[in-house]
Amino acid sequence: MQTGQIIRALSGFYDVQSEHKIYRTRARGNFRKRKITPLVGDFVEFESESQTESGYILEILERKNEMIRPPVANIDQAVVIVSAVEPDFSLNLLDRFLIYLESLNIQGLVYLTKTDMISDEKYQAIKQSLDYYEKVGYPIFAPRTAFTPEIIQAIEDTFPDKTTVFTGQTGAGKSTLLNHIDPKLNLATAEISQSLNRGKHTTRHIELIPLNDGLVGDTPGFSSLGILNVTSETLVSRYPEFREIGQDCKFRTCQHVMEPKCAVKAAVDAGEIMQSRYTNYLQFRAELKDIRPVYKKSK
Ligand SMILES: Nc1nc2c(ncn2[C@@H]2O[C@H](COP(=O)(O)OP(=O)(O)O)[C@@H](O)[C@H]2O)c(=O)[nH]1
Ligand SMILES: [Mg+2]
Ligand SMILES: [Zn+2]
Repeated sequence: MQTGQIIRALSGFYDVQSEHKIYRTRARGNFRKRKITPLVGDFVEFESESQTESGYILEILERKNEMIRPPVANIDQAVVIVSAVEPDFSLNLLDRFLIYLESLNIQGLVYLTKTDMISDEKYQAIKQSLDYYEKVGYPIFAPRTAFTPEIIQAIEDTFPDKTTVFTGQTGAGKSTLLNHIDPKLNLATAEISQSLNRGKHTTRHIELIPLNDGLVGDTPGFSSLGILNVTSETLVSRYPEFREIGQDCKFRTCQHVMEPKCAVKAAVDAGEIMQSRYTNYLQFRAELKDIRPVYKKSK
């Protein structure tokens, strides 16, 4: 018996990486009866005689977390790709991504693309916003010049011993950046996939690629993002700076809205908490009060 991690799923087969080798496996028949579907990212116990014949997955180890779109398990970190333009830079969308990652206990990193298409002035404004995110715990990669060897190295340096996904809006530049990290990947970028998508349903499955002693997955991305995995009550806990500063609120259960002696509101007024973080929080809260929260399907 060996242990490994599923890096690819295709028509009933699962490719499992174990000690830098890849084994093709199938799920044992009783998984279906137990209503268990192996996911890319799953750590598994498997047996395989050789790399050329297919082996069997015997057991799926407990998942640390599970992303829904795309379906992938055990993610340690997500690089949120945000573009300066096309699509327009949006702190509202960035906050949506980050609160989703917080709910899954995934470390968020933020990577700014398309800086070659903006003025110095615009760049400075975006950079200043992103510096705030760095301060509250999200490492920022915002190169003034795109794809320098230094920035590629810096992002690759975060990969070892981790499962990383690239996420973000469609067209932000996820696949382009991954192609710069490893040109052999040759991932399809916008122009090509746009023409493929026209009138045709493309089923995109995720695959984890071994890169710099870690596993990295490209994802199709989103055109828009609701607020997943959270209720109007738990939203407040998805903000690292609210968690910290909120300890000084008069009420332990303070939601930082109407309550007296709220340290978070005071910090917003004092400019210590970024205004847009708080405004977006209030907006998401209102959205969540209107819609039914999305719960994960029970397994
Ligand atoms: N000018 C410029 N274009 C970029 C940059 N990154 C990506 N693009 C372009 O943006 C489009 C979408 O990129 P793609 O990687 O397919 O985005 P994805 O949907 O996030 O994977 C493509 O035409 C890329 O060539 C960048 O840093 N600068
Ligand atoms: Mg892409
Ligand atoms: Zn408060």
